[in-house]
Parts: sequence; C-alpha cells; structure tokens
Amino acid sequence: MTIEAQNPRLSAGSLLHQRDGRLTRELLLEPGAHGLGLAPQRLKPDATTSMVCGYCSTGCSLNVHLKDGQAVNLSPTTSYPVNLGMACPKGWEALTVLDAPDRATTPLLRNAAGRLAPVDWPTAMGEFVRRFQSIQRQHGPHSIAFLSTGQMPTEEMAFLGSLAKFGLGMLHGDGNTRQCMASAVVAYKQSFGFDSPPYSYADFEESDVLVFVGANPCLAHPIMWERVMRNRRSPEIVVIDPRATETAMAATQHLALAPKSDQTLFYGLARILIKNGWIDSRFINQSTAGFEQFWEFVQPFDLDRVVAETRLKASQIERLAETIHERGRSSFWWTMGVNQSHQGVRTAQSIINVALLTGNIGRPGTGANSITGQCNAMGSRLFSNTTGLLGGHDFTNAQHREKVAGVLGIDTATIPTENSLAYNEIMEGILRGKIKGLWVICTNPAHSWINQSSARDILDRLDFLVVQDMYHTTETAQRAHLVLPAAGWGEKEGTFINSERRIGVIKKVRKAPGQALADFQIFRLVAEAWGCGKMFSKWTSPAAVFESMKELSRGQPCDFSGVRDYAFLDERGGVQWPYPQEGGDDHPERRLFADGRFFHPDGRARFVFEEPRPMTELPSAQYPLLLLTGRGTASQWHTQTRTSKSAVLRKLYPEKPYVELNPGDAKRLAIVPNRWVTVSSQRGQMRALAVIAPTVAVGTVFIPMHYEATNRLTDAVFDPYSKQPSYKACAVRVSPD
Ligand SMILES: Nc1nc2c(c(=O)[nH]1)N[C@H]1C(S)=C(S)[C@@H](COP(=O)(O)OP(=O)(O)OC[C@H]3O[C@@H](n4cnc5c(=O)[nH]c(N)nc54)[C@H](O)[C@@H]3O)O[C@H]1N2
Ligand SMILES: Nc1nc2c(c(=O)[nH]1)N[C@H]1C(S)=C(S)[C@@H](COP(=O)(O)OP(=O)(O)OC[C@H]3O[C@@H](n4cnc5c(=O)[nH]c(N)nc54)[C@H](O)[C@@H]3O)O[C@H]1N2
Ligand code: SF4
Ligand SMILES: [Mo]
Repeated sequence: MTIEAQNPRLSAGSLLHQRDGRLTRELLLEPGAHGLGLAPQRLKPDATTSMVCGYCSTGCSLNVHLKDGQAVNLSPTTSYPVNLGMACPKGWEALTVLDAPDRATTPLLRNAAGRLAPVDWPTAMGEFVRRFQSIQRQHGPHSIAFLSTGQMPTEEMAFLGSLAKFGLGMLHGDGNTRQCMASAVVAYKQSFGFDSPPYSYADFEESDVLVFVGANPCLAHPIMWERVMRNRRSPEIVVIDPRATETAMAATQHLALAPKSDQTLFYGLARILIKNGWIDSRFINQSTAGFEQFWEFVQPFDLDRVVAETRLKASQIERLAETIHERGRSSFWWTMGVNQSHQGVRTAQSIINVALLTGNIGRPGTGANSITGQCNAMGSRLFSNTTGLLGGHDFTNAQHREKVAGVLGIDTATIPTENSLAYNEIMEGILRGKIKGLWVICTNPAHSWINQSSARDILDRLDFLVVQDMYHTTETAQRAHLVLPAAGWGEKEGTFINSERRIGVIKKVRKAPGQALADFQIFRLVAEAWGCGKMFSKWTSPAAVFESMKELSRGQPCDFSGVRDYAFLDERGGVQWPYPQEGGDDHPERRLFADGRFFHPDGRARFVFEEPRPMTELPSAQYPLLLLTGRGTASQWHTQTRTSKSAVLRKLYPEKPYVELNPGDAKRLAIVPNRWVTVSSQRGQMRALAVIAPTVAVGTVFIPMHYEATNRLTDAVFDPYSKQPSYKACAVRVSPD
C-alpha cells in the first residue's frame, strides 16, 4: 500500500514512498517517535522529567511537569549542578512560546503568484531535491550551501553537516556560531591547541578576582551571574566595558575603556605584570612557549600609550594589575565585546596571555574563559561539520578523514578535503553568482546578519532559498521559496553542550504542531528523497547518532566515549567533556589543564600577539557617534522569534526600538527623552526612542540587537582570522524627528 492510500494528507508524485515506504510512513505519521526511553509515550503520562533549557549556553536544567503526556508547566531543577534551582524569565516561559499562532505547521512553497502556500511533505521534499539538484547540474556541486546554528541538538547538527557534505555533495556550510564564537574558537586553537574553554561554573564561586571583558552576564547569562553572587571569597569584580551595564554597576571596578581598545589594555597590563615580576615563572617555563618574544613585544605598551588609547586613567590600570597580583585566584571571562571585533582573535589571546603569565589556569577560580552564547554553540563547534570535521577533527587531515569515515561506515572519498567558505564568504559567493541555492536551518540571517540591506539583497538573489524554522513569520522565512516546519525545543530529543563543556539532555515533552517535524526527521526525509538514504541508514534516532558521536570523540581532547547513554547524563546532572571510557573523572564540576599540559604536541600553550589595528569606520563629521549593539534585557532572545510570543516576557522589555545616548550628546543634539529619533549610518537608518542616560559615554550610543532594524546600521567588517562580524563598532548620526 502506498502512503497516500493510508494518509490522504499526502499527495502522489513524491519520490519518497517509492524508496522506502515504511521509513517514510514512520517519519511522517509519528513525528518524534524514534524514542530512546525518553519520549513522552514512554514517560509516565503525569510524570515530571528534567531537561536543559533551549536558550542560552548556561544550560540550566528545568523540571517539566506532564499531564496526559504533554508538558503543562515547568520549574527549575534544584539538584542540577549548573543552576541549583534557578532560572531566568526565558527559561520559565520556555513552554509558552511553543503555542504561538505563527508556528509553521505545514511546508510552504512559493507559488506562481509569489505567495507561500501550504504543500504536503512529499511535494516539499520533491521540490527540495528537484531545485537543488538542478542548480548543481547547471552550476556545479558547490553552487548550493547551508547555514546552520548553535541552537539545535548536537545529533541534529551532526546529521545536517554530514548529510549536506557527504550526502548532498555540498562543500560550503557555516553557522550562526560564526556571528558569535568564531574568534574564541580560533584563539583557543592557536593558543591551547584545541578549542577548549577550560572552566567549570564552580570557578565563578572560587575566584578572588573575576574580570569580565565585553560581557554583560547580569542579563545575557543571569544564572551564571547568580553563581558569581554565591562567591563567598569577597571577590573583586572587574568589568571592562565601554558602557556602564547592569554588570558594571554591580562591579567593584569598572573600566569604561574606549571601544576596541581591549587588546592594547591587556598588552599594557601584561607589561606591568611582567615588569613588576608579578608573574608565575615556573608555570611559564613548564607550560608555555613564546614568553621572551611576548615580553619584548609588550615593551612599547607603556602606561602613557595605554592611557591615551584606552582613555582610562593610569590609576585604574595600575589598580587592576595590583588586584590580580595581590588577590591570588583570578579568572578572566569574555563574551561578545571581545569576539565581535575587527581584531577579536588577538584580543581574546591578549586576555589568554595574561592568564598564562600569571599562572591563572588549571586551578580553582582561574582561567581564560570564553562564555558561549547559544544553548548548543559548543555542540556546533565540535559537531556541525562546518569549519571543522565532525568531533573536533580537520577536513584537511587525511587521518582524520579516515577515522570519521570508519566510524560512520562511509567512503572516505565522500568527505571534502578542503574547508568550507566562512559565512561572510558564502554571502559573497551568492553576490558573485557562485552560490545559487541556500538551505538555512535554525537561524534568521535576514535579521541577525551584519549590514542588513545588503544581506537581504544577497538572499533575494538566490535561485532557491529553503528555510527550516519553527515559525513561518521570521524575516528569513518570509523571503524563502520553501519553508520547512520544524519542531522546537521540548518537541524533540537530543543533547546540548553548555559553556563549561557539560553535555545535557533535551526531551520530547510536547507534540509539535500540525505537520511540523523534528529537524532530525526532516534530515532523514531529505536523505531519502535525495537518494542517499542508505548512507544514513544507521542514523535512525538521536540516540543512535549519539553513539557515533561518542566514537568520533574518542581520543580527542573532547573524548566523551565514557558517557553510557542519555539516561547516564540524566543521572549525573550532565557530564562535562572530557569523559573518556577509561579513567573518566567523576567529579561533577571539572576544569581543564590542572596538569599544566595543553593540547599542542609539545604540551605548551602559546603566547600569540600582534600589533593592534584601528577600527575601520571611525566616527566622522557626518557620522560623529560610535554605535555599540548587544543584548537589551534578560527577556529578549536574539531576533525575537521565540521570546516575543510570550505575554509575560513582552511585559519585561521595551516594545519599541530604543537608542541609549549620553546626556551630553543629547543636549548638544537637542534630543529629549522618550521621543523618536532617527539613527543613520552610511548603510541605512532606523527610528528609535531616545533613552538618555550616562550609561553610555559621550560619543557612543547603544541599540539592542533584538529590534529588526538594528542591523541596517552595522558595517560588514570581519576579523581576518575568525571571519567573525564586528557588530559592535560603526559610525552613526542621531537626529531628532
Ligand atoms: N537575554 C539574552 N541572553 C542572551 C542572548 C540574548 O539574545 N538574550 N544571547 C546569547 C548569545 S548567543 C550570546 S553570544 C551572549 C552574548 O552575551 P554578551 O556578550 O554578554 O552580550 P552583548 O550585549 O552582546 O555584549 C556584551 C558587552 O560588550 C560590550 N562591548 C561592546 N564593544 C566593546 C569593546 O570594544 N570592548 C569591551 N570590553 N566591551 C565591548 C557591550 O557594551 C556589551 O555590554 O548572550 C547569550 N545570552
Ligand atoms: N547587531 C548585532 N547583531 C547580532 C549580534 C549583536 O550582538 N549585534 N549578535 C550575533 C550573535 S552572537 C548571534 S548568536 C546571532 C543570532 O542570530 P540568529 O541565529 O539569526 O537568531 P535567532 O533569533 O536565535 O534565530 C534562530 C532561529 O531558529 C528558529 N528555531 C529555534 N529553534 C529551532 C529548532 O529547533 N529548529 C529549527 N529549524 N529552527 C529553530 C527560531 O525561530 C529563529 O528563527 O545574532 C548575531 N547578530
Ligand atoms: S540562564 Fe539561560 S539556560 Fe538558564 S534559564 Fe535563562 S535562558 Fe535558560
Ligand atoms: Mo551568540
């Protein structure tokens, strides 16, 4: 019997049922049924189960309460080592946003009239294959690409990256993690030999000095901040941020430096520390390489120069050096104020260098610690198969390709031998007509990508744009030729890896609306429809993929082959990598590098440094102010596709776009509070309500990224090593309406 006969919802003419009717029927009719003992049908219908949150990288655990097999409510888990019973508003409201009326419930195909109209899955898959394959035939295999995410379970990322690159023959695929973590990734690889944030959240509580650089955890990582508040060592809290953020206001020292002068500051700081002998010579000798050259390099960064470039007071810089020296355990935490810069990699390394110099690594309360952003940015860094080959491997390394092929049971020849283009290069490829088809999964570039008018123009040039999202209303989905309706967090299963390398489980506690399917199942459908289903015959469930991921990780710094299964993760409150099969350390909160050995072949960390460079777009007579962008409140998430759907969250943030201005600038420009102003850059303009506050320095303004128009203003500038966009520096003008 064909599928159509069983289910009138499905139309004839699809490729699917011809290949494997059983598989397809299973996929279409029982979304999420590929259970592993965790799906609701196996959970007691009125049970409470726990799972990690699907927003930020803190990775809090939430207890989800079920009634008749469906989640009805949740509360934070008290026994989980991450959040200890706490959650922020987004976590508390995580279930509400699943019920939004704009959920994508059927595939949508743009019709002859130019409108997106509902179609069934077989038609959608048929179009997917026909259009992409025809582009490939006409323009070559690499004329289609994908953009993925840091917000899907690792199993889905691994599936997508493998399907696209090994099955569909794509060479180019990148993710929104480029917008976010690329600078930290490159910095760690070069400095430590592997992308390895070394800390555990216990370090928030065990530090004597916490230095936050370009990070606003009070609202971007509120539960990490709660951990800071639990610190009983009367810590010195230093915030290095041009703005007086919520976090800066709670600090004991706020260094409101000139934007993008952090690298100079940290070189100057290193110079003071070395000059005064406030360094750990034993650690430097045993565990690092390049100290002599670094010492020579920082000589010209004397206090006068650093004061001139950072616009800080000499006493502030000296006090920071003294604090680090006197108080002992210092930890350095950085986020987007560092990574999103024209020199993000070297700035991150300027921080790493100070931690290395002072031996502040591998001990409690120390570390050069990049805080990640999205719930599974860490999973994407290891398994998205974009920049790196699955499991922290390298596409250009023949041994790595063989290992991966062996574990997956595929022909080594299907694995690309070169790296993908980066996100910005994919966009440029579209502009140049080299890339004609794009598959966007779980990200919203028409809102979040830099220099938005140009980004939208580029997306609109595509012959075929497929967007796979929970909501059909996103700025990117509205431009798509084909929309694939995806299940979201809570409607599917898999694992996330949080900021401190902790692998945690998510579960299916809700049925996805309409015909929406877990991304995992969409990938299975694509594999079948494309004709490469056989290659993925072992990829039957997230749990099965998790087994392969364990094997892929074996022998790598991120080895988690000792994790038995999902239930093991549940029992343990998540498990941090590494957790190898032999000799795994069972301590619930672990840090790396306790033995002073790093991941370079000689075991030594590197001092990496370079002369700082000026920003590309400095304020001018026409655009006299510098725009900083970032997170606005704890209740808004990125492009707001999810958080704007909760009435509770909507009450907790300003509905209308706003721009924060210094009172001095406002006075000069005759701008009064809470009135509309126009903010313009060379690339575009937006209207915003004026918020006048001394939290921003004279000459700078701040606009949250959550409002659609913000990226009309930003300038497409990238770090040369990480290709991460510099979202936090461009010249603007503000004029009253
Ligand atoms: N509520 C909420 N939480 C989130 C998110 C969200 O959207 N909403 N997103 C998550 C994600 S993906 C990420 S990546 C993180 C981001 O977390 P954060 O990086 O903490 O947040 P941002 O506000 O983007 O940037 C942090 C700070 O960098 C400062 N900054 C700008 N330029 C410079 C500079 O040159 N030097 C220094 N030192 N500082 C500078 C800004 O003033 C800002 O206060 O948050 C995560 N958590
Ligand atoms: N100006 C400015 N711009 C920025 C930044 C900044 O600081 N300033 N920060 C940058 C950073 S750090 C980041 S991380 C990016 C974030 O940028 P985006 O990734 O574009 O933002 P999100 O809103 O998180 O988009 C995620 C999309 O995935 C969908 N989705 C959620 N769950 C699922 C799922 O399970 N499956 C599928 N298929 N879809 C799902 C959501 O509905 C949403 O449309 O923005 C960047 N842009
Ligand atoms: S802090 Fe992050 S992980 Fe924790 S509840 Fe809030 S959004 Fe979720
Ligand atoms: Mo991010």
